[in-house]
Amino acid sequence: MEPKVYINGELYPKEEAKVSVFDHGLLYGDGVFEGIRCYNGAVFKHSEHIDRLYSSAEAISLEIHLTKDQLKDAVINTLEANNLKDSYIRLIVTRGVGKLGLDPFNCETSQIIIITDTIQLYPKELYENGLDAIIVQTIRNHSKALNPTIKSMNYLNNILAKIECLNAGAAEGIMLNTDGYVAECTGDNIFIVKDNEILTPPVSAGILVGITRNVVIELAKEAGVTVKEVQMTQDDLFEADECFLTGTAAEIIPVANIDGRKIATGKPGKITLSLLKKYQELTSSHSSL
Ligand code: PXG
Repeated sequence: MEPKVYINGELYPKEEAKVSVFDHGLLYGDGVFEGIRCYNGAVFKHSEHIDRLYSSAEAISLEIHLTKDQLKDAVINTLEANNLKDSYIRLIVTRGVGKLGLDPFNCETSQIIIITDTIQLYPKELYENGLDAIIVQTIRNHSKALNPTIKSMNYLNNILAKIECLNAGAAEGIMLNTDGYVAECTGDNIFIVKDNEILTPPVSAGILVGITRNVVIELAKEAGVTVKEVQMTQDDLFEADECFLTGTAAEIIPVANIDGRKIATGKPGKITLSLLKKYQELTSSHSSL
């Protein structure tokens, strides 16, 4: 069956799913998006992703011409039309078609696009052995320039960081903020474990408030592990007992090395592995829409 893509209320075969070259999403990266997972036919943290999408849209004065419930139904209908039970959903709202020139208010109407596909996670081996990361030179956007809490279609900050890490042969790049503190990775949030406590940078460090990050914080607290949102330096990373990354695509992935320096023994830590197991239990038991 040919994949179908939702655009503004209609489903189009993949080959015919096209948007105008005058869409400000293309011209200026003017729009917002979400990356969502569906496990066993159920959309994981659907409301949380929809809420974040609307917050991102509001932050850039972008109106979404559907209610949250209508948009959730559109996501579910697109999954059903594609007969998908386990999938990656890319939900995009662009500014829409307008004239050349930045002015977003000359655009006709925002466009809603829903792509359902699969996503390539890191290879299984990296979940068992941990990945190599580097600290990149590209600084995470300052929250007064482009607030990282907004999941916008402007991902060049992250892409430049990703180019740096890929060129260095690393799987992920850790980005610092303008104050030199650890912020997050190009497409994942970062956590460390120190003396049996879990530490992660606070939202004020300039990060995307990851849905997976929030789930992991909850799972850790339920397991009785202390979680602290604290500013951390790169030395805190090197001195950590464990380090792991979280994201919709990656789920929870251990970090073995940073800048070629082993994190503790260089093997995935106990707390990381137990959280990964709990996360997998949560997603595999997840089956209500
Ligand atoms: N920080 C950044 C900068 C991200 O882009 C996360 C953290 C983790 O957030 P969630 O809500 O997913 O836990 C992200 C998410 C992709 C892709 O296509 C990227 C993300 C998620 C899914 C797919 O590369 N990034």
